[in-house]
Amino acid sequence: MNEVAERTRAYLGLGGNLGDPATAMASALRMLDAHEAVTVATVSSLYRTPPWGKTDQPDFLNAVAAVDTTLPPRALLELCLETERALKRVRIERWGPRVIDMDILLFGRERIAEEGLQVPHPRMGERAFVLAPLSEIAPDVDVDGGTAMERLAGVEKAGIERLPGGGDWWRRD
Ligand code: A4P
Ligand code: MG
Repeated sequence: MNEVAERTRAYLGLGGNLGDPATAMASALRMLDAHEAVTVATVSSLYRTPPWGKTDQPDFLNAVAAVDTTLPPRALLELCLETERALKRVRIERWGPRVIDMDILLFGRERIAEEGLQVPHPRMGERAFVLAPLSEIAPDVDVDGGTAMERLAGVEKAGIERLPGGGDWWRRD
């Protein structure tokens, strides 16, 4: 008997501020979409965002992608980390400059607190660079007991700029 694996809607945060982050993020999304167990459903516009945490570094580009997957959360994380490695992300310091960073923001309504995997992403509700693109594609999704849009209204948004071109930037070559 064949079991049909359940599909879960997950949200991924993408960001980078070294080299050509838009190209790296686009490659990452195309690599994920090429995986048999992952479909990239909706992608936000690109946002130019001031660095959060460690502020003496270049601006970031950020985006959020909705993906549908039959993978369990741990396997989706492994795939994201593998994709980052394939794109030769250089990780020098925490919160420091990077070619690409992919975080699992939400995985359905699951709450996961394991070694190396925390979902919802612990700091997402404080970060406009996550909440602005998330609110664009999923304004009503739950973040810490409120909607993404409500959370966005409560955080500092100075310097966050939505770039023109919409959500198809990652499909272009
Ligand atoms: N990990 C645990 N939970 C997760 C999850 N939900 N998704 C573990 C992804 N990874 C998760 O992450 C280290 C480990 O976290 C992973 O190996 C995984 O097992 P990392 O991405 O290598 O470390 P990091 O990114 O340097 O640290 P951290 O705390 O994850 O930083 P963040 O939160 O990713 O923040 N400013 C702007 N404007 N835009 C940005 O994108 N990004 C950061 C990094 C700082 N400032 C920024 C931005
Ligand atoms: Mg990270």
